[in-house]
Amino acid sequence: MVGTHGRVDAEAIGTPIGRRVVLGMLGLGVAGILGGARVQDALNTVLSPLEAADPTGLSQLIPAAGGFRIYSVTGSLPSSSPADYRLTVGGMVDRPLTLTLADLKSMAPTTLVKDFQCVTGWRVPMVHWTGVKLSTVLDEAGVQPGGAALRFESFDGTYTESLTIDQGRRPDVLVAYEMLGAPVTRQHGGPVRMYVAPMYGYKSCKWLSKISVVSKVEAGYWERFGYDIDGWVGRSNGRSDKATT
Ligand SMILES: Nc1nc2c(c(=O)[nH]1)N[C@H]1C(S)=C(S)[C@@H](COP(=O)(O)O)O[C@H]1N2
Ligand SMILES: [Mo]
Repeated sequence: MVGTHGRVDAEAIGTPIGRRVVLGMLGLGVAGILGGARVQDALNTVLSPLEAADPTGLSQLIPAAGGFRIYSVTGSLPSSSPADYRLTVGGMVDRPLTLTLADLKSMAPTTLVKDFQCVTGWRVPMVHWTGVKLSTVLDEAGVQPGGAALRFESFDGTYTESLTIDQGRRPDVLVAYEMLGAPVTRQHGGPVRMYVAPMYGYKSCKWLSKISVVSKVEAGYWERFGYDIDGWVGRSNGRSDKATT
């Protein structure tokens, strides 16, 4: 565990308070996983201009394969074993669901090979993803009239995301249990995460625990800091306020 204190966010980094938050996180948590000798390196990494332009996570503090960076706004990596994992589907549905990982795997699988693009600029080309189409899960639950949007929750206790129902029914939106040809790792949001292929990475909620059908879109975690709710790659610069940072 990195620790449960502190949070790295766009508002905090680059301000004196933000640096204190980051320093606090390093002192209390990252020192624990990296060991003292590397704390200064981690510190330099966090306070570099590159890091300031990439505020959404734990970049380079946790090693990641294949060009990915590991992001967690809580500063920790929550854990759920495959056996204990549950995905609940509720809100405006005819049949509320509690799905195990085995339940998800018993539903028709879809594999996509597509890029993963973070709004801060990094991109991993041609990633293999396997899971269940979100539309399949929605059909299983039965969306009630007036159910116009979706709210996603993470078992990190903090992160949320949103889509319209129409966006959520696209065939390239997956409830994913495999990534990079293997079960989704804890670092990448396993056992189950969202993969919203046409949108920036922040739309793909990691450590997925709950999907609710709701009447209208509610801004997700990063959207409350100014990122676009409709985060289409290439059609959005990611920032609804047109900030240049
Ligand atoms: N629960 C949760 N989901 C999240 C995030 C997060 O911090 N917490 N970060 C988002 C962002 S900004 C990106 S780019 C991707 C990063 O996925 P990765 O950590 O597997 O590289 O996860 C998205 N989903
Ligand atoms: Mo991101």
